[in-house]
Amino acid sequence: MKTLLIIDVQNDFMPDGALPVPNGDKIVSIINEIQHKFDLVIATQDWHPEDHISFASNHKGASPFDEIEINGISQTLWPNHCVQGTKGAELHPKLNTLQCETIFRKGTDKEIDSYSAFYDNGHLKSTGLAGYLKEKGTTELFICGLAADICVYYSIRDAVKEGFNCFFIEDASEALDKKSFKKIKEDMIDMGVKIISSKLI
Ligand code: VGL
Ligand code: ZN
Repeated sequence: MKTLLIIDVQNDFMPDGALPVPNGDKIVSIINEIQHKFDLVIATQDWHPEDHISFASNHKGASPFDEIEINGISQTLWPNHCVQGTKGAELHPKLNTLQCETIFRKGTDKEIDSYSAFYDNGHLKSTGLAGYLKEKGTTELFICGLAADICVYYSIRDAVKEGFNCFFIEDASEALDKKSFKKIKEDMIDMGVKIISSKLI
């Protein structure tokens, strides 16, 4: 049973958004074209309260993209993004969500960031997504979206740990940092993830 997991295709990750991913808007039509090939389609939304710990604006003297340590976990500080209820947190208006059965929201706890769709960054709390996908009968999990080197990557790592047969749809994803992405791709291959093109689904 084939499931498509669409990660964080939200306005704030588009080229004109608060935390822009280069070419982030280019993947929307590709994702729309492949959805009909899946038995189940799920999306995620980064969904932060305004006082979220990952925002540089909530740390005195800090700037976006600084690296700090919070409760023993390293944290990149970001510009304010995907604030609950704002336009920036909405899914891209052209993303077709008709087939999308449900949306999992993450990063809602102000005290901890959550890159993965499955767990927070401290791996303390589950979102329930793994159980949901298993109960629905998912055998093959196809993952795409934004950003390929952050939330997509962390989601894939947890999905592999949860035992899913994972496929990363490369042309339906874009990375924030293209240079570091080469190494991340090698890591995915080492984990047994299949890197594929949307044309091969
Ligand atoms: C993301 C940074 C901060 C993502 C979310 O969706 O990749 N990146 N929050
Ligand atoms: Zn975030």
